[in-house]
Amino acid sequence: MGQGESFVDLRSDTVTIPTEVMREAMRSAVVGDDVYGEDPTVNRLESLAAQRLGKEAALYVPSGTMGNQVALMTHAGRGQEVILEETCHIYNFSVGGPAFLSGILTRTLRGTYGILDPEEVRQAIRGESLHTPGTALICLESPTNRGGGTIYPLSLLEEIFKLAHHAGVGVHLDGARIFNAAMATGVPAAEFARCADSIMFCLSKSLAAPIGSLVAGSRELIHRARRFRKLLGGGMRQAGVIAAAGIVALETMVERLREDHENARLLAEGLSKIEGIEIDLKRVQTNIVIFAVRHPKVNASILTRRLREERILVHQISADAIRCLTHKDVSRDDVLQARETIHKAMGT
Ligand code: TLP
Repeated sequence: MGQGESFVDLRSDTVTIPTEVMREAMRSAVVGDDVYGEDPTVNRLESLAAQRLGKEAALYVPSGTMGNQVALMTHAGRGQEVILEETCHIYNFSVGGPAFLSGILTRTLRGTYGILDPEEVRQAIRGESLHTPGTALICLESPTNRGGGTIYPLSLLEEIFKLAHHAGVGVHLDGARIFNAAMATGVPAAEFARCADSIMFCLSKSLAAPIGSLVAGSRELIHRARRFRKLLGGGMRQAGVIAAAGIVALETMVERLREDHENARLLAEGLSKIEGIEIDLKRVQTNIVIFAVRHPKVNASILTRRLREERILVHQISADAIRCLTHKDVSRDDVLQARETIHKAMGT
């Protein structure tokens, strides 16, 4: 469903196409060998990201998946335990990376729409002994993905950060869409990042850059992360060519997230009125809309297929649930059209 094809693509915000300004910035980017630390454009992107997140340093990585793995490696080693929420991306969609790459033991807790309860986190933390693995890290995801775009309230993040540190345990925030959280709440991204030792965010999702994510943290943590990035094959040489688009993303694509959130609301409110669709509107806080299809004659796969025939793409995430994301390449009219088409497709 590449460029030029007339689909309303709601499967993910990863499908966004780079803007003309990004392409121009990529064409004229000044580059060097980033493994030598000599790519001025990558260096500029890393400083800009660190500054936006209120951290000492940041590291440019090819993907959110690599960013999270690199961060995990800086916090935990073989046989150590990491606590995560059971629907999170790191646990479910990183191809088992923590076990495969780092020998990390993952322990999942059930949250509410992806959000962990601090008291349960506190109880799950355990010290190292002759018999037990020690907890090295708590991983939080905000906004959540499968939680439906829900956001950790700042006070909850603060509480978890405090109790983790009290127990000598680190906190990593998978903030793939952290600027969506900032836009939705009015809380600066740096405030969220303050409640984590490391944070990963993606340029290639709602910010619409073609490639790339950043990990931010203390200078010392990022120094170690840089070695792990090299280990994983993420040293990218003249990466300024793509980092240039990332700079444009950070500088120009954050404000417009408001529009995506309005469109997600518009979609969700419309869906809530359709018979056979169940949606909790409280859950729709950013650009993600997850809903269940419960109808005697139409299930989630029938609906997904019917929509595709009408050139609307959605992501079926389970037997009865569908996920839609709004983004730069979906207009308000597209959303209204999608709403209308879903309404018709639910009629039997
Ligand atoms: N999310 C993708 C897919 O699930 C692969 C999507 O379409 O939403 N953390 C979070 C919270 C994510 O949602 C994702 C990707 C990642 C990490 C990984 O980022 P990438 O795809 O850049 O490796």
